[in-house]
Amino acid sequence: MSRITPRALAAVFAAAAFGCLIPVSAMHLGDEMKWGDGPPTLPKGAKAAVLQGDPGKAGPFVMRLHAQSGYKVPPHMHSMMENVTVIKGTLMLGMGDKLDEKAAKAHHAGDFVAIPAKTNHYAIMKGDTIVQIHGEGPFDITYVNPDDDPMKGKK
Ligand SMILES: [Cu+2]
Repeated sequence: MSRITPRALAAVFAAAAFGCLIPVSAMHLGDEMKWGDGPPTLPKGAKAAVLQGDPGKAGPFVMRLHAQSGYKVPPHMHSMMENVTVIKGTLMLGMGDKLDEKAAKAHHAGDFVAIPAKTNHYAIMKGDTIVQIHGEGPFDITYVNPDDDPMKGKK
């Protein structure tokens, strides 16, 4: 009779957990991601793809933002934590209520940063950059300077 080793058991449980966490129907790989214009709450020029959930609704969401070198998001905050993983390029991220490129810290592909709720920050892309943002919706954005808000006068 063959013995079931603890290691084999662990592998079975790991496979089961993986299988239930990532249903095949929810997978988005590379070219299958649907990219569209970025949300109207962000400065023009970014493309966005939603991988999971809906950032505009309650619940967890995962989205990606793709922009070219020089794309900036002026100082702003969110009422929830913003979790950012850099997929490609460089994200210059600064904390505070004034955009200061020299004070911004470079985050490269593979880096992760969590920005606490209600904390002013700003971002500048260097090179062709893709970032993945995940958090709990509804994801909002409040600009420090109302004139920076692309939705100004449209609300
Ligand atoms: Cu932000």
